[in-house]
Amino acid sequence: METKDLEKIVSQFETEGNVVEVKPLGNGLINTTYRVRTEGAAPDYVLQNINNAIFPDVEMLMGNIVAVTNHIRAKKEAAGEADIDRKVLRFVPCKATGKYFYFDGTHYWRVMVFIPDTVTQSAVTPESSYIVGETFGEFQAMLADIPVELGETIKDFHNMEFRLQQLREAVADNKAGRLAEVQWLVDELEKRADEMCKAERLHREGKLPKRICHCDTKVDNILFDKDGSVLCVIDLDTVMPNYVFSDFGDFLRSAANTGKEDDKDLDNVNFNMEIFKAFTKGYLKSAGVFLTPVEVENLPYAATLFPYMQTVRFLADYINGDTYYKTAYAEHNLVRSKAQFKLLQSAEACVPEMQAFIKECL
Ligand code: GN1
Ligand code: MG
Repeated sequence: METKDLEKIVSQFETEGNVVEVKPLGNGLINTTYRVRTEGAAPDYVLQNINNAIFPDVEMLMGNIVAVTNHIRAKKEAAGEADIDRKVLRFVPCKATGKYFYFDGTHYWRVMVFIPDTVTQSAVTPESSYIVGETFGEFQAMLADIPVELGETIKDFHNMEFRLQQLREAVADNKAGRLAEVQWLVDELEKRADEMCKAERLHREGKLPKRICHCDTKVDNILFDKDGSVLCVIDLDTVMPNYVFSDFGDFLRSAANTGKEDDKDLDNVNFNMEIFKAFTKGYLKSAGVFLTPVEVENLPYAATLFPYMQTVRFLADYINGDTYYKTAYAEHNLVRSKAQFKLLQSAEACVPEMQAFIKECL
């Protein structure tokens, strides 16, 4: 989209200052994001085109996000914390409607205040993992008493039974004619299917609660201060009721991967137990107060569930002909699937060590 069109969209929101530049920002796979620079003392902004195909109910989505950020802001204010504007996102309402999004007839947009002087990391150290674990545990703890009921912004987002069903449909349809080359991987995933659907079973049996979780706990979704301390959790589109396994397992999926999510060299991809230990220690420190024994006992399962689920999702998208994730080249989703599967195998081998470590922590 042209800069002048983007500027027009920004002008629909209650922003301050004159816009001097709008430039792409970040590398999310779902929404398209821009940084909006303004003149003088006015804050800069982040403009996002919300992917409406993935988030069908934008009103619910923004309702969730504003409820969550307001709740966190109020808690931080009550605790007398400093620098709150850099520790929680602030969304800007639309002039005409007062809602936290603008619909231009085709696309949905939102604007938030840009937080200055932050650092994002795509690799983490054991030291920062400990802090991040503590941060996500706190995030869940802070939202435990949110007075409104949050909606499910993507229905069945981390429901393993549902993700397997999608893979099975993709396999049955074989729309892009890619099945034969990946049948071996489908077989590997099917072998593990029952075990990996354990969370859904425990929930049905009333043994596993849903809590408000972030559900996209990647290192990239955390803003750090220049000194390495955590400022805030961003990318709140998927904040919704879920099992705590989501935040625990999905963070480790990216952070404890010694390679890249889409590494072509599988030798680079291994599950990093140093990161697991540091993160788990931090997480248990802040979340230990509310976690049930069933939740704690299944954290190693969660560490394998997310590489598994992501393999299932990337592979289903590859078989479908790349309709969900943005791809940079034809085989991208296949490369991603293989890298996530390698991570899964490596994590599986670490499960006994994970269990022993958690015992030690308690
Ligand atoms: C997507 O857009 P991004 O990169 O934050 C996806 C996550 C996946 C992730 C894999 C709404 O997140 O669930 O784990 O890609 N988000 C959605 O990189 O599907
Ligand atoms: Mg993201």
